[in-house]
Amino acid sequence: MEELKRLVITGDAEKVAQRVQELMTQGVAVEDILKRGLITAMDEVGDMFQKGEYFVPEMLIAARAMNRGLAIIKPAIVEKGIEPVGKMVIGTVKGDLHDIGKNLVAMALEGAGFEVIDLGSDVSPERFVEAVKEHNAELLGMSALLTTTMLAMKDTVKAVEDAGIRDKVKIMIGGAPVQQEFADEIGADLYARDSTAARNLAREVISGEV
Ligand code: B1M
Repeated sequence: MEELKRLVITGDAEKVAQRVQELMTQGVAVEDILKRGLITAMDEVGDMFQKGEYFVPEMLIAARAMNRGLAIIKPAIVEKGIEPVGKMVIGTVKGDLHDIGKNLVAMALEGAGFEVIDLGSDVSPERFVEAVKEHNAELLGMSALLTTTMLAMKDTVKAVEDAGIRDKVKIMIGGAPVQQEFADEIGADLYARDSTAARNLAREVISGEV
């Protein structure tokens, strides 16, 4: 398992796939491969990113390696009916095409065992609302990189209220121009500075801490 973690952290996708296969052949439970191997490794990657030891490219490479491992165990996870930790609908807001940060947040949550419903970029408030209802998601995540498009976050919060589901979903926002004060101003529940903070806050929502 230590070797699997090391391979994810160093982003060696091929060897991650091989190691996961070996562990499965040895009879190691997929839950263990997921939680003690892949998720723990991505947690470490997230912490290294926050400490400034890893940058965006290393994060993306590690996430890709983790995804290779995840793809191998996914059929077994589905078959065993292992429930995701929680669900997040995520997207970049209407009018905004920047998706690198949003993708990192999605990967960090997937790496932590969440099911992530990624709506892509340029997502309208109505589409966010539909997806939250359809998937019964506990979390709605919005990303914006432009000072002009961050205003669409407010429209989405309003659309969620108008749809009568405001008490069923926690709204998290992030992106370079966004700050805690803005989250407070538009009535979002959570602001995350980076993907590691987003992962930690999402876990706190599921455990009822926030
Ligand atoms: Co654009 N762009 N861009 N751009 N772009 C910026 C954002 C800009 C700051 C550049 C500049 O002028 N210095 C500027 C915005 C100015 C402003 O509004 N204040 C800008 C502009 C003006 C534009 C256009 C308008 C340019 C034009 O056409 N005239 C245009 C707009 C298009 C549109 O969206 N409608 C445009 C286009 C583009 C490209 C398409 C070329 C490309 C995007 C490609 C893509 O994403 N697929 C692009 C890029 C790459 C950038 C920069 C260079 C990099 C953005 C990025 O990916 N950062 C950017 C300048 C810069 O930042 N140096 C710039 C890396 C990423 C990991 O960080 O997204 O902040 P970030 O995500 C972080 C955190 O913010 C947080 O976690 C992530 C990981 O730590 N986070 C969340 C993000 N979302 C979160 C959600 C959460 C929680 C945390 O909860 C759900």
